[in-house]
Amino acid sequence: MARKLIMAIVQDQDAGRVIDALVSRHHGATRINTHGGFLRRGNATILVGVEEEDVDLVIETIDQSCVARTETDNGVAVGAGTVFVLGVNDFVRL
Ligand code: 2BA
Repeated sequence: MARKLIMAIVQDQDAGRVIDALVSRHHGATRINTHGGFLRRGNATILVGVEEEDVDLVIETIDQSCVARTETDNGVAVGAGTVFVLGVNDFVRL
């Protein structure tokens, strides 16, 4: 079975909920605190290694925990999340 790495950039205020939802469904997840290049605000990049068959479920779980918002300062719309799905060559736990 092929493995994938889901890399999801979500808003800072949603990241804790995303991690809770993933961990409660027994998905391993790592949060990295990041910054958006455009707004230069803090956001979070969440890494989730999954079997290919679980990709849609994990994206749905992330989506359910996030909200699209408009920045009140400048009126910029920030989406609920930006998700990349990457192929994984090897997965080794040491
Ligand atoms: P930021 O780069 O801080 O972008 C925040 C929001 O600003 C974006 O929301 C988008 O609505 C707007 N925006 C970004 N670049 C723009 C530009 N050149 N001109 C006008 N408006 C612009 P989202 O698209 O929902 O993106 C949210 C965050 O996701 C981004 O924060 C960035 O951290 C990440 N992201 C989005 N697209 C990406 C990509 N192609 N590669 C890597 N990271 C990405």
